[in-house]
Amino acid sequence: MAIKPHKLIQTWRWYGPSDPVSLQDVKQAGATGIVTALHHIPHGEVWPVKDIEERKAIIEAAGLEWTVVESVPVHEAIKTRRADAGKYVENYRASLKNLALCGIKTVCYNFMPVLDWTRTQLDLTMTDGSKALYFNWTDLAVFDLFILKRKGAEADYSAVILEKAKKRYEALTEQELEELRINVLMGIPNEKEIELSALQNSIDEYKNIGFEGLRQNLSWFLNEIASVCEQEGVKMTIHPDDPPYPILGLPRIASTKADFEYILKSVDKAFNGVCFCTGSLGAGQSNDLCDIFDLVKDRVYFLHLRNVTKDEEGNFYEADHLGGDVNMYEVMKVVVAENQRREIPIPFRPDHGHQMLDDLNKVTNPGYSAIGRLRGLAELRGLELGITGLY
Ligand code: CS2
Ligand code: MN
Repeated sequence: MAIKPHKLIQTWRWYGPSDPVSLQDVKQAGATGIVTALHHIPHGEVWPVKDIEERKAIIEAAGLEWTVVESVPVHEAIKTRRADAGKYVENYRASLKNLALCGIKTVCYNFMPVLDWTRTQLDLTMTDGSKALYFNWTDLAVFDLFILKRKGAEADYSAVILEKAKKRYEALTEQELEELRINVLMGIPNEKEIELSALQNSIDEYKNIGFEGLRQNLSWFLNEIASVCEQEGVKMTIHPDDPPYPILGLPRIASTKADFEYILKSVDKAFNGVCFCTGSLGAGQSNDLCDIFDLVKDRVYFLHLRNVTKDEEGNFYEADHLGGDVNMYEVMKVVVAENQRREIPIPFRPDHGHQMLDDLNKVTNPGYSAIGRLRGLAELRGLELGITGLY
């Protein structure tokens, strides 16, 4: 079948009616698709059709389309395959069915134990005065050794980092330590107030599971939801680990090319797809993004495009979309080539952006202020147009 050349779908993450960035703002940024989730439904509970319809109606009334769900969170009971995991899988299947009933069929999720994304600083000042999210190993070690006080943590850091962490800890004020605690825990979904003892317990729970066990739990989960996805035409897209390496003693299974090879093969069905996040994968020292894309491209149903700048220690900050270590031009070329083969275009969103201009004076969801993402989207849209010539 001859497929008409088409553009990627330009989407925007929206946190729902309470998001300080409005749907009208999204329209002015030029996106046509919305990526959202029912954040008010507690993790593990079924998403009711009524709530999905309600959210969809709000989006459509603004002249936009709900393109992707990010995320339907996978409950910890599933990731650890606890005795009650079956109940949570049943609820997950019910949520997928309800979403499909409402016509929303692309779902993003991640399989990171306990934590979602992790950063040590949310306001690193760039040379132009804008602010970026930052991950620093020394600060993570300070959190791990002196705030969380995790048993055996020393073994996970180099002598250089341990030395630096000790010095930094001694120089930090109480208030700075508290800020570091809040920053590191910021990514834990719906659990901003998690007790450190609960975090330690969760970390202990994963000790018995390990890398292999977590992989098997993911395969089990995917097999459990396979028939619903296939019947309903739901495409699942796993988001890479952010950052893509083990932290705080927790295993990571979606960080490298080998990980994705395993994930796709372990449940070798079209519904089992990938959210290709260039920022998350780009933070890996040995990840070659075009090479990974080539491996997974048939199963990429959603793209997160952002950039990172790393240093030799592996610390990184979120760079401008067309700056940083990810060669976005090369990535966009392979993405566009894949998109041209598709019957349905692939949605992408500018994943995160700097806090800049007027947004510097506003309270925003970290990484999700309006203007930085608007800039990112504009640059990415232009890059795509420059490559395809599809005016
Ligand atoms: C983001 C995530 O880290 C990233 O690359 O896409 O912060 C994302 O917002 C969360 O994982 C929730 O999906
Ligand atoms: Mn992402």
